[in-house]
Amino acid sequence: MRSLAIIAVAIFGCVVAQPGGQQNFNNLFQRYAGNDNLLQPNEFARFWLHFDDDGDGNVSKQEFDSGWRQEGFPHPQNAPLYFLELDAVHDEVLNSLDFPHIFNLFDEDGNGAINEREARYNWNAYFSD
Ligand SMILES: [Ca+2]
Ligand SMILES: [Ca+2]
Ligand SMILES: [Ca+2]
Repeated sequence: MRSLAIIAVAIFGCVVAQPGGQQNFNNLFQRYAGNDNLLQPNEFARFWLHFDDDGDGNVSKQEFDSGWRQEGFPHPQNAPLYFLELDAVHDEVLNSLDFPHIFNLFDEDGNGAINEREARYNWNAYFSD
């Protein structure tokens, strides 16, 4: 009986977490994309730089890990792995050298802006388990 209750709570928790995650993504996209619903390179960079707590223009691994956790982004236990993926110019910080590379990966049709579909598709692909 007791374990059933725990399972019920776990299932309920999953059901609630799913739309919440999507909600977060929508809010996030709109916050940075602005009225045109497209992420331009500068807006994309601004998103990554919001992890830069000390404002030195570099997102350190520690800033990234703690920021990822604080935002409630998916799979925080994988944040160190995501950092490695995003550090396109391997110097153990995320900065203006990396953002154009990450941008190009998200901007699949290469038109210079990331639309919501491209953002959602790649976000889910890169930041999954
Ligand atoms: Ca925009
Ligand atoms: Ca920093
Ligand atoms: Ca880098």
